[in-house]
Amino acid sequence: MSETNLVRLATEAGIGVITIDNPPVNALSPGVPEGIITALRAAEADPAIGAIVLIGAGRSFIAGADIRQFGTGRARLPLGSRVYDVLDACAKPVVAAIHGYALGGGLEIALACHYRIAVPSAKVGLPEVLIGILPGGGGTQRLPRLIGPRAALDMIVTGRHVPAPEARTLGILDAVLADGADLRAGAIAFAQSIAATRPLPRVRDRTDRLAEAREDPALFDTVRKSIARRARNQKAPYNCILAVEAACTLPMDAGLAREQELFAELENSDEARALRYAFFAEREAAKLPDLPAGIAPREIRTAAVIGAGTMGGGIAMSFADFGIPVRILDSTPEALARGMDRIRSNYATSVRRGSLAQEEMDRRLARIHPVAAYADLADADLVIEAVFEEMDVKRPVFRALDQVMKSGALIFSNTSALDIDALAAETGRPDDVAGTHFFSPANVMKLLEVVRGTQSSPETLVSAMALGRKIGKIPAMAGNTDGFVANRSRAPFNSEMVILLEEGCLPEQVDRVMVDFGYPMGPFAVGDLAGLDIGAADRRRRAAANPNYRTLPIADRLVELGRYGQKTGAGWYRYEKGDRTPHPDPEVARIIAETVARLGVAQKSFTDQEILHRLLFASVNEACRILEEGKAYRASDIDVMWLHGFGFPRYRGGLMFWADGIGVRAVHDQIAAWHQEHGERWAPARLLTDLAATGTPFREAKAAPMV
Ligand code: 3H9
Repeated sequence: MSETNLVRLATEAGIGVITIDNPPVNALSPGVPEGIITALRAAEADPAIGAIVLIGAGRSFIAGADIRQFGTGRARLPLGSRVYDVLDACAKPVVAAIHGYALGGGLEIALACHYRIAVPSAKVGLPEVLIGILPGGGGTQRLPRLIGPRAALDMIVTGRHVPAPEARTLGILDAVLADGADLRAGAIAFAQSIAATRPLPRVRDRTDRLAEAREDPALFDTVRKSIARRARNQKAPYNCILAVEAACTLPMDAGLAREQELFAELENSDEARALRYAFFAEREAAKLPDLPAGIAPREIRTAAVIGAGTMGGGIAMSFADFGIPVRILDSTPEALARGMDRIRSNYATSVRRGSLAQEEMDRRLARIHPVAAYADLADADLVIEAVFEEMDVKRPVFRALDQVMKSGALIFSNTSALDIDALAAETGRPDDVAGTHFFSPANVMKLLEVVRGTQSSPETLVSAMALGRKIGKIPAMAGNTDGFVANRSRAPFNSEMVILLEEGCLPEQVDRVMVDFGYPMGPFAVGDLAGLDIGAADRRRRAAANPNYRTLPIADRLVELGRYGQKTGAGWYRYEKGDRTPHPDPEVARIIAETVARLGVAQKSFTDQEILHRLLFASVNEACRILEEGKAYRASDIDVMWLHGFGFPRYRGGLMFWADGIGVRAVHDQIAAWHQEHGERWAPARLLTDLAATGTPFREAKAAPMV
C-alpha cells in the first residue's frame, strides 16, 4: 500500500487500483504525476498484483495538466521522467478506467496505458489547442497511431470532447461498460481478464494506422486550408498539424521530441496567455462575490417565453435544446404561428446542414408548446419576457405576469437596455425579477448577461446564473444601467465607427481592419445583418434622454433613405438578391461625402492602428466608467461579454486584456490626447486616470461595490 494525499494505491483481487484524488477535476497539479509514478512502481514491484487499474476519484478521470502552471515553467517534467514514459516501460498491464472527463494530459495518460475502458457518459479529448498549446504528453504521437491521422487531426485541431460511444467506434476505447455499471468493479474485472496477456499492447509500437497519411499525401495541407479562415492570426492549430505530421514521418521518440519543440514554441505565446486568461475569466464570471455563499438556485423544470419574434423564438429553442419544456405566447395567433414557423425553419436548416439529426429536431420541437393565453403559463417555474424593446410594450406584460404566475416563479426580461427596476415595479414581487439579456441569435450566442435589479433577491440572481449554465450559456452579471454592461461598453465603439466615416474612412476600410484584427465580420457588415433601423431606434431613445448625445448624421441618413441593411438589399453595403455578400457601394461613399460637406468636417487618412484604437479605446474608457460605478464586478467579466456577445477574437483575451497588452498608461495618454482634439466624448474616466497614475493593469482594477 502506497499513499500520498493525491494518489492512492490499493490492492483488490490481485489488481492494483491507483486512485487519483485531486478535486475538483483531478488536474495533474504538482504531486499528481509524481504520485502516479510512485504508485505504478510500487504496483509493478508487488508480486500480489497481476494488473493495474488507473481511476479518478470524484467526478472525473483526469481533466489534464493544471492550466495554472503553464507559463510558470512548472507545467512539464523532462522527457524520460514522465508518467507516459513510466507507463511505456511498465511490465504489467495497466487499464485506464474513465468516467467524467479524460482531457489533455488525462487522455494522454490513458493513451499510454495498455487498455482504456469507460462508462457511457464519459468524454475524452485533447482540447489543448483551445488554450493555445498542443498536447505535450505524447498525445500528438499516440493518438494518430491509435485511430489514424485523419481522425486524430480532427480531435487535436478542434479540441472537441468525444463521447465514449464515439470514442469506442474510433478505437480510442477498448470497451464501454453498460449504462449504470460500476466503473471500479468493471475495471477490476476487465484487468483480471487481460492480466496474463503478453506482449503488452502499447500504442507507441503501432504503425498500421499511419499508412493513411501515405495514402493521402495532401491530408495535412487540406486540413491547413480548411482552418485558414477560422485560425487566422493563430499558431497553435498549425503546430498541432505539424506535430501529427511528425507522427507520420518520424520514429516515435523523434516524434515525441518534435512535439516538445512545437509545444515550447506555444507555451508562453501571447495567444496561449490570452486563451488561458479567457478560460479562467469565464469561470470567474460565475462567481458572485457579494452574495452570501451556499444559496441554492430554484429548480427549473418548465419555462415560458412571451414573444415569438426572433429573440423569443431563439430563447425558446435554447430551452428546448437543453431538454426543458417551454411554452410560448404572443399577442396574436398569427404572430405565434409565424414564430413557430421560424423556429421550425431554423431547426430544418440545421438538419439540412447535417449538424442536427431529424429525430433530435423532432424531439426539440415537441418541447416547444405554443399557447393562447397568459393563464396557460401560470405554473411555469420561470418566464422570460421577450417582447418589443419599448417600455410601454413591456410594462403591461409584467403586470399580466404578476397576475397569473404561481408564487415563486422567476420573472425575467430579455431587455437589452431598459430599466429593470421600472419593470419590476409593475409587479408585486420585484425580488423575483431580474434581467436575462440574450444575444442574437439567442440559441447560438453563448453570452447571457444577468441584470441585477435593485430588489432582485440573491436567490433570483443565483437562479438566473444557474439557468444560464443549464442551457449552455456563459452567464455574467451586470448592474442596472442603460445598456447594462455589454451594450453600454460597446456603444462608444458603435458611435466611433460612424464618426470615422465623417473624418475620411469608408465602411469597407474599417471592416477590413477589424476582420484583420480577428473579428469574424466587420462591424458595418454586422450592422447590416442586424438591421440599421434597430440602431436608429436606440439612438433616438438615447438622444431623447441625453441632450449632449452625439448624433450620427450619416447613419441617420441611411435609415431615412430606407437602407436598413440586408433585409432591404442595401445598408452600409449593397447586396445582390438572395446573397448575403456585402459589396462596397459607391452610393454610400456619395452619401458620406454629401453629409461631410454639409457638416464641414476636415478629411484625413487613417492607419489601420488608428482605426483599431479609435474603436476599442472608446470602449475601454467606457468600461472603466462601468467599473468605477459598480455596474460590473471585474474587468474580466467585461472581457467575457465581449468574447461571447460580440465575437471579439478569443486569442486576444478580451477588450481589457488586449488593452493591458498595450499598457494602461499608453491607453490613457492617447485617450487624453483625443480628449483635447475631439472634445468631451473622449474625457478619460476617473478610474482610467487612477490606473494610469499607479500603473495598475486594467485586469486588476478594483470595481466599486455592485449597485
Ligand atoms: C494539458 O493537459 C497539457 C498536456 O498536453 C500536458 C502538457 C505537458 N487546470 O470548468 P469547471 C478548474 S492542458 C486547472 O467549472 P465543469 C476550474 O478553473 C489542459 N484548473 O467545471 C474550476 O475552478 P474554480 C487540457 C482546472 O464541470 C474547477 O476546476 N485540459 C482545470 O463545468 C471546475 O471547472 C483542458 O483544457 C485544469 N486543467 O467542466 C480541460 N480544469 O471552481 C479544462 C478545470 O476555482 N477544463 N479546472 O473556478 C475543462 O474543460 C472543464 O473544467 C471540464 C469540467 C470540462 C473538465
